[in-house]
Amino acid sequence: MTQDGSSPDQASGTVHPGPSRPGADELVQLVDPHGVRHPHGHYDDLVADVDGPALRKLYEDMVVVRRIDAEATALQRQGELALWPPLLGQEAAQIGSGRALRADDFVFSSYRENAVAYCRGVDLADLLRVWRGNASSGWDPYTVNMATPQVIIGAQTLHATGYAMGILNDGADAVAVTYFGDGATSQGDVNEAMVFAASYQAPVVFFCQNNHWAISEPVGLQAHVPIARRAPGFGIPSVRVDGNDVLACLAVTREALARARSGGGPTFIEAVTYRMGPHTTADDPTRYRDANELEDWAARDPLARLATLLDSLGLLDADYTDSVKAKADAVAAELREGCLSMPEPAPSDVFRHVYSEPNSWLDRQQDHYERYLTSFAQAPQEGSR
Ligand SMILES: Cc1ncc(C[n+]2csc(CCOP(=O)(O)OP(=O)(O)O)c2C)c(N)n1
Repeated sequence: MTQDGSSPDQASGTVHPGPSRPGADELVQLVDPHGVRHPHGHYDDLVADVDGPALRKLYEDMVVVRRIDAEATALQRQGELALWPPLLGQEAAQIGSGRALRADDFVFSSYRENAVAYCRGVDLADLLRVWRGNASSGWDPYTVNMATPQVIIGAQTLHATGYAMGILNDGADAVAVTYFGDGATSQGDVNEAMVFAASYQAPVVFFCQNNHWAISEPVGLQAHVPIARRAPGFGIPSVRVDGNDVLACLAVTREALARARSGGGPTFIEAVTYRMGPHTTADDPTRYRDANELEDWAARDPLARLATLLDSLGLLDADYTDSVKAKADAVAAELREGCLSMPEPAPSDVFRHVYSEPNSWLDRQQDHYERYLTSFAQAPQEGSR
C-alpha cells in the first residue's frame, strides 16, 4: 500500500486508487464542455456549498480576469507595457484553484497567474508594474501572501516546498501552493521540490497548468504519459482535472488543501487546459501551432461552458450579465489608469531593494552611476562652441 491507501503497480508505474479516490488518469470533470453538470461520487461533496450565487461569482471572476488580460494585452500593443503573458483560456484553472485558498495560505506562482493574483487581492497596477519596466518586482508578497512572479521556470516550486517545511516547523495549518506549467515539469527544480515535499510530507500543493505548450514545444514531446502520473513516483498523490471546468478545479484544490492541512502532505494537480493566446505578446503561435487545434480548444472555452450552465439554471438574465460586464469594464478602466499614472522611477532606483540593509559595495556603484549621469548635464552641448 502507498501512503494514500492505493496500491502501486510496478510494471506500469501507475498507482491504482483506493476505493474512494479517483486515479491519476481520470480527468475529473463536473461540468462538461456543453455546460452540462454531471454527478460525481467523490467530488460533489467538496462543492456542495456552491449554490447559484456562488456559481455566478465564479463566472464574474472569470469574465473580469479575461477583461484584465485583454486590457493588459492592449496596453502592450499601445507601447505602454514591454511585454505581457496572456492567460486566455486558463481562467477556470486559476479562478477555481485560487478561490479555494485561505488568506493565510501562500502562493508561489510563475508569470501567467494573473487571475490567481486577482483572487489574492493584488493591486491592479501592481500586476503591471514589472511588465512596464517600472520596478524589478510587483508587490509586497506579505500583504497578499503571494510571492511576485517567478520567471525562472520551476524555481518557485522549491520556494513553496521550503515555505511548507517552515509551516510544519511553526505547527501552523496553512498551505503553500505553487503554480507552474507543463514545460516546468522537465526542470530539475520541480523534481527536487517533489522529493523534498514527499520526504517531509510538507503541506504543499503542486498545481500544474498543462496548457499544452512550452512556448513552441508541444507537451507530448516531453511527456509520453499523463503528467499527473509522475507524482506518485515521488510518493505524492495526484489528480488530473479538466482545467477548463472551474467547479472541478475548485473541488480538487479544496481536497488537496484539506489533505495538506490535516497532515496528509503534498498533492500534485494536473489541470488540463489550453493557452489560447501567444506565450507572451512577443510570440507568434501561428508559426508553430495548427489553427484547427486552437479551434478545438475554443469549443471547450471555460467561460462559455459556465455561461451555458448558468443559463440552463435560469441564472443568466440580462441584469446579471450587464452587471458583470460593467464590473469588468470598471476593473479594466482602473487597470489602465493605474498603468498610465504610475510614476516613472529615477535611474538610481535600480539600486533600491537589492539588499535589505546598506551595502558599501553597492553604494559605491550607485555613486559612480550618479556621477556618470551628471556628466551628461555638464558636457558642452554640441554646436555651443
Ligand atoms: C530555467 C529557465 N529555462 C528556460 C527559460 C525560458 N522559458 C521561458 S518560458 C518557457 C516555457 C515554459 O513553459 P511552461 O512551463 O509550460 O509554462 P507556460 O509558459 O506554458 O505557462 C521557457 C523555456 C526560463 N525562463 N527559465
